[in-house]
Amino acid sequence: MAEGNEKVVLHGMWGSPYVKRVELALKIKGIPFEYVEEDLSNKSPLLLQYNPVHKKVPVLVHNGKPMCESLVILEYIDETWPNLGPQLLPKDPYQRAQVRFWASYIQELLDKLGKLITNDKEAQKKAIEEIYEKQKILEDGMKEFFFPTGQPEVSVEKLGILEIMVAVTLGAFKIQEEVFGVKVIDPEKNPLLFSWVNALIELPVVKEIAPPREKVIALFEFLLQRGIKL
Ligand SMILES: N[C@@H](CCC(=O)N[C@@H](CS)C(=O)NCC(=O)O)C(=O)O
Repeated sequence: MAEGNEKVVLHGMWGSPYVKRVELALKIKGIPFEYVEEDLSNKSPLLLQYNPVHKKVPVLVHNGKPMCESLVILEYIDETWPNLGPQLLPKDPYQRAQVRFWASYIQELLDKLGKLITNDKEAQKKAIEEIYEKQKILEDGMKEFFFPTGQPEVSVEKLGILEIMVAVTLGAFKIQEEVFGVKVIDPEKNPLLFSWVNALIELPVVKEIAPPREKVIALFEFLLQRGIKL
């Protein structure tokens, strides 16, 4: 249990999808934590001390012990507080393996989404085709392993690592569509994914961690102008 004498600190950056994964996991589990916003253009000595290898956020510090890499942190949270909130990974080893597999696949999708940040329309068209291809594979995988009825089941009690990954990776799709001028999730091509994401972003706990719309638009526009990929 996250007792009163436990100290959990998350070092993050407001717009980072990796940080949002951890923030969402902590909220789903109901673990109180302190949040430290890092300036990635001027990294704090503490961040460099905690993550000397990659020098990146998120870093979670539990009772003084730092750990890095969002997916590693999610598993740590689940293992450390197994009885708090929903289980983020299933108990069954085969199911766990499936979840880990698809979580890393969704990471690949996030990498592709980063390619939309370009003023090169041809490159953007290629990126969106690759994104649709990956989304289709994800949708088929979800049908086979998790939603055999073809309908996503979404409830706060059942949120796990896959829901966290999907909500954070695709949760800003409407803003991305607005800024990049492309359809990021096509309901005709991927109806299950479309309704899954829409149901997830309506959950209060997901809304709570979503950064303000205006700030996200400004960030995407800034990245677009500078040609910076996420
Ligand atoms: N694989 C890492 C990726 C984390 C990451 O890329 N964080 C970015 C923020 S979105 C960062 O800290 N960038 C700082 C830098 O690259 O110097 C994870 O899953 O935690």
